[in-house]
Amino acid sequence: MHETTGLSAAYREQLASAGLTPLWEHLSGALPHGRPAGLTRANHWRYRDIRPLLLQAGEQVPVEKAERRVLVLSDPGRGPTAMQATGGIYAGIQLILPGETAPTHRHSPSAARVVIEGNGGFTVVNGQRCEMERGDVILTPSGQWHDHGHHGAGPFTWLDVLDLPVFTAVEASYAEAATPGCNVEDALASLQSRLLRDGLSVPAALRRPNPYPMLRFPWQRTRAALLDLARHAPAGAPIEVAYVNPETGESCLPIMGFTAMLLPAGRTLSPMQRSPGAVFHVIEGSGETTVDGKPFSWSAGDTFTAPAFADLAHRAEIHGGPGFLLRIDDEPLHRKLGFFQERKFA
Ligand code: GTQ
Repeated sequence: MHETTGLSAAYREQLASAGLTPLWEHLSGALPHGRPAGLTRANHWRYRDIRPLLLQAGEQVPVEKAERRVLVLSDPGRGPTAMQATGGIYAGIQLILPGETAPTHRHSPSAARVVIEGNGGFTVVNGQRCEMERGDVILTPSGQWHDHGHHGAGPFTWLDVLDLPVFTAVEASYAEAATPGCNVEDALASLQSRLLRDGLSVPAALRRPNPYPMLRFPWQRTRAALLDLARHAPAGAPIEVAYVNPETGESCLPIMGFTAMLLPAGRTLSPMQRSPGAVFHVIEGSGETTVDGKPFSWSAGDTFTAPAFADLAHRAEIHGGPGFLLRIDDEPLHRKLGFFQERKFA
Protein backbone atom coordinates (compact mmCIF):
# COMPACT_ATOMS: atom_id res chain seq x y z
CA MET A 1 0.00 0.00 0.00
CA HIS A 2 1.09 3.53 -0.71
CA GLU A 3 1.58 5.54 2.47
CA THR A 4 2.49 9.19 2.57
CA THR A 5 4.89 10.29 5.26
CA GLY A 6 4.78 14.06 5.16
CA LEU A 7 7.69 14.62 2.79
CA SER A 8 7.92 18.12 1.35
CA ALA A 9 6.71 18.53 -2.22
CA ALA A 10 10.12 19.91 -3.21
CA TYR A 11 11.93 16.82 -1.85
CA ARG A 12 9.43 14.52 -3.59
CA GLU A 13 10.14 16.27 -6.87
CA GLN A 14 13.88 15.98 -6.36
CA LEU A 15 13.52 12.24 -5.74
CA ALA A 16 11.27 11.72 -8.76
CA SER A 17 13.54 13.57 -11.13
CA ALA A 18 16.50 11.52 -9.83
CA GLY A 19 14.58 8.27 -10.52
CA LEU A 20 14.27 7.48 -6.80
CA THR A 21 11.38 6.58 -4.53
CA PRO A 22 11.30 6.17 -0.73
CA LEU A 23 11.06 2.53 0.34
CA TRP A 24 9.33 3.39 3.61
CA GLU A 25 6.18 4.43 1.75
CA HIS A 26 5.99 1.14 -0.18
CA LEU A 27 7.50 -1.46 2.13
CA SER A 28 4.30 -3.13 3.28
CA GLY A 29 3.01 -3.23 -0.31
CA ALA A 30 6.18 -4.89 -1.56
CA LEU A 31 6.50 -7.21 1.46
CA PRO A 32 3.02 -7.73 2.89
CA HIS A 33 2.98 -8.88 6.47
CA GLY A 34 2.42 -12.56 7.32
CA ARG A 35 1.36 -13.96 3.94
CA PRO A 36 1.45 -13.00 0.25
CA ALA A 37 -1.17 -10.53 -0.97
CA GLY A 38 -1.82 -11.29 -4.65
CA LEU A 39 -4.31 -10.07 -7.22
CA THR A 40 -5.61 -13.53 -8.14
CA ARG A 41 -9.32 -13.98 -7.48
CA ALA A 42 -10.52 -17.60 -7.29
CA ASN A 43 -12.83 -18.29 -10.23
CA HIS A 44 -14.74 -21.12 -11.88
CA TRP A 45 -15.15 -21.56 -15.64
CA ARG A 46 -17.79 -24.12 -16.65
CA TYR A 47 -17.07 -26.01 -19.85
CA ARG A 48 -20.78 -25.98 -20.74
CA ASP A 49 -20.66 -22.15 -20.77
CA ILE A 50 -17.41 -21.94 -22.73
CA ARG A 51 -18.22 -24.60 -25.35
CA PRO A 52 -20.94 -22.68 -27.30
CA LEU A 53 -18.79 -19.51 -27.28
CA LEU A 54 -15.81 -21.46 -28.57
CA LEU A 55 -17.91 -23.03 -31.35
CA GLN A 56 -18.95 -19.51 -32.41
CA ALA A 57 -15.26 -18.61 -32.64
CA GLY A 58 -14.96 -21.69 -34.87
CA GLU A 59 -17.51 -20.14 -37.25
CA GLN A 60 -16.15 -16.61 -37.14
CA VAL A 61 -12.37 -16.98 -36.94
CA PRO A 62 -10.35 -19.11 -39.38
CA VAL A 63 -7.49 -20.91 -37.64
CA GLU A 64 -4.91 -19.52 -40.11
CA LYS A 65 -5.93 -16.04 -39.05
CA ALA A 66 -6.09 -16.76 -35.32
CA GLU A 67 -2.90 -18.91 -35.30
CA ARG A 68 -4.43 -20.45 -32.15
CA ARG A 69 -8.21 -20.36 -31.68
CA VAL A 70 -8.35 -19.96 -27.92
CA LEU A 71 -10.59 -18.33 -25.34
CA VAL A 72 -8.37 -17.23 -22.45
CA LEU A 73 -9.46 -17.86 -18.84
CA SER A 74 -8.89 -14.35 -17.65
CA ASP A 75 -8.41 -13.82 -13.89
CA PRO A 76 -11.24 -11.50 -12.72
CA GLY A 77 -8.80 -10.05 -10.16
CA ARG A 78 -6.77 -8.55 -13.03
CA GLY A 79 -9.43 -7.07 -15.29
CA PRO A 80 -11.21 -8.42 -18.37
CA THR A 81 -8.23 -8.98 -20.68
CA ALA A 82 -5.71 -10.53 -18.28
CA MET A 83 -3.52 -13.06 -20.07
CA GLN A 84 -3.43 -15.25 -16.97
CA ALA A 85 -5.64 -17.30 -14.67
CA THR A 86 -3.34 -17.04 -11.63
CA GLY A 87 -0.15 -15.17 -10.79
CA GLY A 88 2.00 -17.73 -12.57
CA ILE A 89 -0.26 -19.60 -14.98
CA TYR A 90 -1.94 -18.74 -18.26
CA ALA A 91 -4.92 -20.96 -19.14
CA GLY A 92 -7.15 -21.08 -22.20
CA ILE A 93 -9.51 -23.41 -24.02
CA GLN A 94 -8.51 -24.19 -27.62
CA LEU A 95 -10.70 -25.41 -30.48
CA ILE A 96 -9.61 -27.15 -33.63
CA LEU A 97 -12.06 -28.31 -36.28
CA PRO A 98 -11.76 -31.34 -38.59
CA GLY A 99 -9.08 -30.93 -41.25
CA GLU A 100 -7.61 -27.80 -39.67
CA THR A 101 -3.97 -27.26 -38.75
CA ALA A 102 -2.82 -24.79 -36.11
CA PRO A 103 0.47 -23.71 -37.73
CA THR A 104 3.93 -24.63 -36.47
CA HIS A 105 5.61 -22.24 -34.07
CA ARG A 106 7.71 -22.28 -30.94
CA HIS A 107 7.99 -20.00 -27.94
CA SER A 108 10.00 -19.44 -24.80
CA PRO A 109 7.19 -20.35 -22.33
CA SER A 110 6.42 -24.03 -21.86
CA ALA A 111 2.89 -25.26 -22.50
CA ALA A 112 0.81 -28.32 -21.75
CA ARG A 113 -2.55 -29.45 -23.09
CA VAL A 114 -5.24 -31.41 -21.30
CA VAL A 115 -7.73 -32.91 -23.76
CA ILE A 116 -11.39 -32.15 -23.03
CA GLU A 117 -13.46 -33.32 -25.99
CA GLY A 118 -13.23 -35.03 -29.37
CA ASN A 119 -11.45 -37.75 -31.31
CA GLY A 120 -8.71 -37.56 -33.91
CA GLY A 121 -6.70 -34.62 -32.59
CA PHE A 122 -2.92 -34.70 -32.50
CA THR A 123 0.05 -32.48 -31.71
CA VAL A 124 3.51 -32.79 -33.25
CA VAL A 125 6.29 -31.66 -30.88
CA ASN A 126 9.82 -31.40 -32.33
CA GLY A 127 8.93 -34.12 -34.82
CA GLN A 128 7.21 -36.41 -32.31
CA ARG A 129 3.59 -37.11 -33.05
CA CYS A 130 1.37 -37.27 -29.97
CA GLU A 131 -2.17 -38.57 -30.45
CA MET A 132 -4.56 -36.79 -28.12
CA GLU A 133 -7.24 -38.61 -26.17
CA ARG A 134 -9.58 -37.29 -23.49
CA GLY A 135 -7.71 -36.43 -20.28
CA ASP A 136 -4.25 -36.88 -21.81
CA VAL A 137 -1.58 -34.37 -20.78
CA ILE A 138 0.72 -33.40 -23.66
CA LEU A 139 3.76 -31.20 -23.12
CA THR A 140 5.22 -28.66 -25.51
CA PRO A 141 8.34 -27.60 -23.57
CA SER A 142 10.09 -24.26 -23.94
CA GLY A 143 11.62 -23.78 -27.39
CA GLN A 144 10.18 -26.92 -29.00
CA TRP A 145 8.39 -26.62 -32.35
CA HIS A 146 4.74 -27.61 -32.27
CA ASP A 147 1.61 -27.67 -34.37
CA HIS A 148 -1.82 -29.20 -33.88
CA GLY A 149 -4.05 -31.11 -36.28
CA HIS A 150 -7.38 -32.91 -36.38
CA HIS A 151 -8.18 -35.87 -38.64
CA GLY A 152 -11.41 -36.89 -36.90
CA ALA A 153 -14.98 -35.59 -36.94
CA GLY A 154 -16.58 -32.88 -34.78
CA PRO A 155 -14.97 -30.26 -32.59
CA PHE A 156 -11.77 -31.06 -30.71
CA THR A 157 -11.00 -29.03 -27.58
CA TRP A 158 -8.43 -28.89 -24.84
CA LEU A 159 -7.20 -26.81 -21.94
CA ASP A 160 -3.90 -25.00 -22.60
CA VAL A 161 -1.70 -24.02 -19.68
CA LEU A 162 1.50 -22.02 -20.08
CA ASP A 163 4.01 -20.51 -17.67
CA LEU A 164 3.58 -17.33 -19.73
CA PRO A 165 3.05 -14.89 -16.80
CA VAL A 166 6.45 -15.87 -15.39
CA PHE A 167 8.11 -15.29 -18.77
CA THR A 168 6.28 -11.98 -19.14
CA ALA A 169 7.39 -10.90 -15.65
CA VAL A 170 11.05 -11.54 -16.45
CA GLU A 171 10.67 -10.09 -19.98
CA ALA A 172 11.57 -13.39 -21.62
CA SER A 173 8.37 -14.14 -23.55
CA TYR A 174 8.63 -14.46 -27.33
CA ALA A 175 7.65 -16.73 -30.23
CA GLU A 176 9.08 -17.74 -33.60
CA ALA A 177 7.30 -18.83 -36.77
CA ALA A 178 8.17 -22.09 -38.51
CA THR A 179 11.23 -22.56 -40.69
CA PRO A 180 11.05 -25.11 -43.54
CA GLY A 181 11.15 -28.69 -42.24
CA CYS A 182 11.47 -27.65 -38.57
CA ASN A 183 8.77 -30.02 -37.31
CA VAL A 184 8.67 -32.89 -39.82
CA GLU A 185 7.60 -36.11 -38.20
CA ASP A 186 10.53 -38.15 -36.89
CA ALA A 187 9.45 -41.77 -36.39
CA LEU A 188 12.70 -42.66 -34.60
CA ALA A 189 12.17 -39.95 -31.96
CA SER A 190 8.62 -41.20 -31.34
CA LEU A 191 9.88 -44.81 -31.13
CA GLN A 192 12.58 -43.78 -28.66
CA SER A 193 9.95 -42.26 -26.34
CA ARG A 194 7.72 -45.31 -26.59
CA LEU A 195 10.64 -47.64 -25.77
CA LEU A 196 11.64 -45.52 -22.79
CA ARG A 197 8.28 -46.26 -21.19
CA ASP A 198 9.21 -49.96 -21.39
CA GLY A 199 12.66 -49.34 -19.90
CA LEU A 200 14.45 -49.80 -23.23
CA SER A 201 17.01 -47.45 -24.70
CA VAL A 202 18.22 -47.28 -28.32
CA PRO A 203 21.99 -47.15 -29.12
CA ALA A 204 23.66 -43.80 -28.43
CA ALA A 205 24.30 -43.22 -32.15
CA LEU A 206 20.55 -43.30 -32.82
CA ARG A 207 19.50 -41.33 -29.76
CA ARG A 208 17.87 -37.94 -30.18
CA PRO A 209 19.06 -35.79 -27.29
CA ASN A 210 15.94 -34.64 -25.44
CA PRO A 211 15.71 -33.12 -21.97
CA TYR A 212 11.97 -33.92 -22.08
CA PRO A 213 11.84 -37.67 -22.77
CA MET A 214 8.09 -37.95 -22.00
CA LEU A 215 5.74 -35.66 -23.91
CA ARG A 216 2.45 -37.52 -23.66
CA PHE A 217 0.91 -38.81 -20.43
CA PRO A 218 -2.12 -40.89 -21.47
CA TRP A 219 -5.07 -40.42 -19.12
CA GLN A 220 -6.08 -44.10 -19.11
CA ARG A 221 -2.73 -45.03 -17.50
CA THR A 222 -2.94 -42.22 -14.94
CA ARG A 223 -6.52 -43.17 -14.11
CA ALA A 224 -5.59 -46.84 -13.63
CA ALA A 225 -2.65 -45.78 -11.42
CA LEU A 226 -4.95 -43.70 -9.20
CA LEU A 227 -7.46 -46.55 -8.85
CA ASP A 228 -4.63 -48.95 -7.90
CA LEU A 229 -3.29 -46.42 -5.41
CA ALA A 230 -6.77 -45.99 -3.88
CA ARG A 231 -6.92 -49.77 -3.37
CA HIS A 232 -3.50 -50.09 -1.74
CA ALA A 233 -2.74 -46.80 0.04
CA PRO A 234 -3.46 -46.61 3.78
CA ALA A 235 -6.78 -45.00 4.74
CA GLY A 236 -6.66 -41.20 4.68
CA ALA A 237 -3.54 -40.98 2.45
CA PRO A 238 -3.94 -38.55 -0.47
CA ILE A 239 -4.66 -40.47 -3.66
CA GLU A 240 -2.58 -38.47 -6.10
CA VAL A 241 0.26 -38.89 -8.61
CA ALA A 242 2.73 -36.32 -9.92
CA TYR A 243 3.72 -36.09 -13.59
CA VAL A 244 7.49 -36.47 -13.71
CA ASN A 245 10.36 -36.84 -16.13
CA PRO A 246 10.90 -40.64 -16.01
CA GLU A 247 14.68 -40.25 -16.42
CA THR A 248 15.21 -37.83 -13.54
CA GLY A 249 12.11 -38.19 -11.34
CA GLU A 250 11.88 -34.38 -11.38
CA SER A 251 8.75 -32.46 -12.40
CA CYS A 252 7.96 -32.95 -16.09
CA LEU A 253 8.37 -29.21 -16.82
CA PRO A 254 10.65 -26.71 -15.06
CA ILE A 255 8.08 -24.14 -13.88
CA MET A 256 4.63 -25.76 -13.82
CA GLY A 257 3.79 -28.88 -11.82
CA PHE A 258 1.05 -31.40 -12.65
CA THR A 259 -0.70 -33.67 -10.16
CA ALA A 260 -3.68 -35.94 -10.82
CA MET A 261 -5.94 -36.58 -7.84
CA LEU A 262 -8.69 -39.10 -7.13
CA LEU A 263 -11.45 -37.90 -4.82
CA PRO A 264 -13.42 -40.79 -3.33
CA ALA A 265 -17.18 -40.21 -3.68
CA GLY A 266 -18.72 -38.33 -0.78
CA ARG A 267 -15.56 -37.79 1.25
CA THR A 268 -14.28 -34.27 1.96
CA LEU A 269 -10.58 -33.71 1.43
CA SER A 270 -8.93 -30.68 3.07
CA PRO A 271 -5.37 -30.46 1.75
CA MET A 272 -2.62 -28.30 3.22
CA GLN A 273 -2.47 -24.66 2.17
CA ARG A 274 0.26 -24.40 -0.47
CA SER A 275 2.37 -21.43 -1.48
CA PRO A 276 1.79 -21.73 -5.25
CA GLY A 277 -1.49 -20.63 -6.79
CA ALA A 278 -3.18 -23.37 -8.80
CA VAL A 279 -5.44 -24.16 -11.72
CA PHE A 280 -7.68 -27.20 -11.18
CA HIS A 281 -9.17 -29.04 -14.13
CA VAL A 282 -11.93 -31.63 -13.80
CA ILE A 283 -11.21 -34.73 -15.86
CA GLU A 284 -14.08 -36.91 -14.62
CA GLY A 285 -16.93 -36.79 -12.15
CA SER A 286 -18.72 -33.98 -10.39
CA GLY A 287 -18.51 -32.43 -6.97
CA GLU A 288 -17.77 -29.25 -5.09
CA THR A 289 -14.64 -27.42 -4.00
CA THR A 290 -14.62 -24.49 -1.62
CA VAL A 291 -11.76 -22.05 -2.19
CA ASP A 292 -11.33 -19.73 0.79
CA GLY A 293 -14.98 -20.40 1.62
CA LYS A 294 -16.28 -19.81 -1.93
CA PRO A 295 -18.11 -22.90 -3.28
CA PHE A 296 -17.61 -24.08 -6.87
CA SER A 297 -19.85 -26.93 -8.10
CA TRP A 298 -17.87 -28.60 -10.83
CA SER A 299 -18.28 -31.29 -13.47
CA ALA A 300 -16.09 -32.77 -16.23
CA GLY A 301 -14.35 -30.19 -18.44
CA ASP A 302 -14.56 -27.38 -15.86
CA THR A 303 -11.60 -25.36 -14.65
CA PHE A 304 -11.23 -23.37 -11.43
CA THR A 305 -8.45 -21.45 -9.74
CA ALA A 306 -7.05 -21.04 -6.24
CA PRO A 307 -4.69 -18.23 -5.16
CA ALA A 308 -1.53 -18.67 -3.05
CA PHE A 309 -2.15 -20.42 0.29
CA ALA A 310 -5.86 -20.88 -0.49
CA ASP A 311 -7.83 -22.89 2.03
CA LEU A 312 -9.38 -25.74 0.01
CA ALA A 313 -11.94 -28.47 0.60
CA HIS A 314 -12.73 -30.88 -2.25
CA ARG A 315 -15.64 -33.29 -2.33
CA ALA A 316 -16.82 -35.56 -5.15
CA GLU A 317 -20.57 -36.17 -5.23
CA ILE A 318 -21.68 -39.01 -2.99
CA HIS A 319 -23.73 -40.60 -5.78
CA GLY A 320 -21.54 -41.55 -8.68
CA GLY A 321 -17.94 -42.59 -9.12
CA PRO A 322 -14.84 -40.85 -7.80
CA GLY A 323 -13.90 -37.40 -9.00
CA PHE A 324 -10.65 -36.97 -10.92
CA LEU A 325 -8.97 -33.56 -10.78
CA LEU A 326 -5.74 -32.35 -12.30
CA ARG A 327 -3.90 -29.67 -10.33
CA ILE A 328 -1.53 -27.44 -12.29
CA ASP A 329 0.56 -25.14 -10.11
CA ASP A 330 3.91 -23.36 -9.78
CA GLU A 331 5.39 -25.84 -7.31
CA PRO A 332 8.57 -26.54 -9.35
CA LEU A 333 9.19 -22.79 -9.63
CA HIS A 334 8.55 -22.24 -5.91
CA ARG A 335 11.03 -25.03 -5.11
CA LYS A 336 13.63 -23.43 -7.40
CA LEU A 337 13.01 -20.13 -5.63
CA GLY A 338 13.88 -21.93 -2.39
CA PHE A 339 10.49 -21.07 -1.01
CA PHE A 340 7.87 -23.79 -1.53
CA GLN A 341 5.64 -24.10 1.55
CA GLU A 342 2.75 -26.28 2.67
CA ARG A 343 1.05 -25.31 5.93
CA LYS A 344 -2.26 -24.69 7.68
CA PHE A 345 -2.89 -21.10 8.67
CA ALA A 346 -4.68 -20.79 12.00
O1 GTQ B 1 -1.18 -24.01 -28.89
O2 GTQ B 1 0.81 -23.20 -29.11
O3 GTQ B 1 -3.37 -21.11 -25.55
O4 GTQ B 1 1.20 -20.72 -28.45
C1 GTQ B 1 -1.49 -19.87 -26.20
C2 GTQ B 1 -0.32 -19.77 -26.93
C3 GTQ B 1 -1.87 -22.04 -27.07
C4 GTQ B 1 -0.33 -23.15 -28.65
C5 GTQ B 1 -2.24 -21.00 -26.27
C6 GTQ B 1 0.06 -20.82 -27.74
C7 GTQ B 1 -0.72 -21.98 -27.81
